[in-house]
Amino acid sequence: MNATISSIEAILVDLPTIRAHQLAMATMQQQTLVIVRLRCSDGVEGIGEATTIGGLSYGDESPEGIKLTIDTYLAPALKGVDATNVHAAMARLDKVARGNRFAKCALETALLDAQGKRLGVPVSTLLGGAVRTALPTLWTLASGDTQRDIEEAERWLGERRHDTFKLKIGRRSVREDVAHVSAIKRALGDRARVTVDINQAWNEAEAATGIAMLEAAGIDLIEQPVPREQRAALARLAARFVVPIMADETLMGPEDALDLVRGACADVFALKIMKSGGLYGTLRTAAVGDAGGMALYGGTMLEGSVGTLAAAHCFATLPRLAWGTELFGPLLVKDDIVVERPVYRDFCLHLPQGPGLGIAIDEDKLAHYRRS
Ligand code: MUC
Ligand code: MG
Repeated sequence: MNATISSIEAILVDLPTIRAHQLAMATMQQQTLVIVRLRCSDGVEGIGEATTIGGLSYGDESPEGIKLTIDTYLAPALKGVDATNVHAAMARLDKVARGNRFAKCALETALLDAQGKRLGVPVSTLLGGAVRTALPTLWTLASGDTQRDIEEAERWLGERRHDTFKLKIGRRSVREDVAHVSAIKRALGDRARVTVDINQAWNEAEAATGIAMLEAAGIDLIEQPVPREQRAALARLAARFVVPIMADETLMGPEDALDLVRGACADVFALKIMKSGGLYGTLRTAAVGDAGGMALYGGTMLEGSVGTLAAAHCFATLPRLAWGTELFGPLLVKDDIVVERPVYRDFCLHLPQGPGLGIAIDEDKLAHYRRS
């Protein structure tokens, strides 16, 4: 097989959200995607995406920085390189640039999409094969209003779109947050699983108080209660409470996974293809967690359809995925830049069966939403 990389384009795309999405560190009114188009000498084009949350408020790569890194450093390093050898291309990028995991994830995704199209197989097949084609997917209630969140949950339960809800807390006092969460859990009862994500907003004492109350209210999972650097505090909380504690911001790649396993810092790992610098990195992170007895969860950076389906192909290959996924990003935006939007039904995201990622760019929509 003979195909080299001819050109790489990184495009900033701004999509409005269906409502304000309130997290501890940012309120989102739109989501910015960095869409990568990787063109090869055999005429095949691969698509990738790098996405973060709230500019620089979540991670240390911003959409604008990711585009600059790709345009200035990563794309030139890949020009003329064998497009069919994903590992060799990524090793070259690791020599040119340290870190920059989100940018690398977009390029690895585009290489895998191109190779899948070239061979006529889905990305999950390139990764060894999907063990599931339907991924349980939760919805995040983050309107900032308790009654509106309950109505939203009732609607998605009724339509069989989601039966697990994650609440973003940490903006208000611990007592106010617990009252908000408890009211939603009381309204939904045993019909839905309710989890919370504090996004690092509590100190250890606040976390001890808050988690005790959330546990009593019947909450199923507590995500990243304390700052990512405070792994010893996370370990003490994981040892103290029965309700499982999930590591998110403190877990990037396999090296973090090893440290968190050694320190018994959590019960569950939130995997994200952005944090692990790509799909293969995510599989390595998952393998370390799995070997260390961590339950696995398919996380999101609220990617659009391209990034979400890349993650879906990856998570579909994991033998164990006890906590399902939160791959609902495409449902949070009003419009999309792909021809066919991902399919959500019966509480699951359904994996496309076509070659590569199984999606095509809608050129008119891309032209409309791209930042010029
Ligand atoms: C996070 O921290 O997990 C996931 C769902 C959501 O609403 O925000 C993300 C980020
Ligand atoms: Mg999180």
